[in-house]
Amino acid sequence: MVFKAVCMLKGAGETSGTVFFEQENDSSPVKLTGEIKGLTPGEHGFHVHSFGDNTNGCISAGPHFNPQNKTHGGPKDTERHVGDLGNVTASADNVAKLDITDKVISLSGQNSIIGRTMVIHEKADDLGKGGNEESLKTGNAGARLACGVIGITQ
Ligand SMILES: [Cu+2]
Ligand SMILES: [Zn+2]
Repeated sequence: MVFKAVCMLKGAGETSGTVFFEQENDSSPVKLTGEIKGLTPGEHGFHVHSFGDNTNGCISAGPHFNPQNKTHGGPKDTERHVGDLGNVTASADNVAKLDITDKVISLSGQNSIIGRTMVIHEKADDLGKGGNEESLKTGNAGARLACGVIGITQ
């Protein structure tokens, strides 16, 4: 069974985007495609946060999705939050095209991101290597520019 999900990113400023998720079966990697516009050129932290709650803006989404109680890291690290997808890179046209494959997030089961929130940040994620306490929680990625709840699609 193929699982598919979608997420519309919106925020208080001009950043917005659409993310598509696809997973061949419940144990295969999840492929993310789509694009985010209205970003300054360069890297921006990109994570799944715990709650599908945007009632007070992106801050209501809470911390990084972390069901195994690990510290923050990069997508290729074994010590990472489930929600740690690293960075996306915007080009000079202020658009980041997404092409991510991740083996830890899932669209079903314990690591399911359905009903949680995707967040794009102001700054680059230091992937837990920033040498301070905040680096091991958030990667020092700064403000939440835009976010949206991840929902099932056909
Ligand atoms: Cu985040
Ligand atoms: Zn994290």
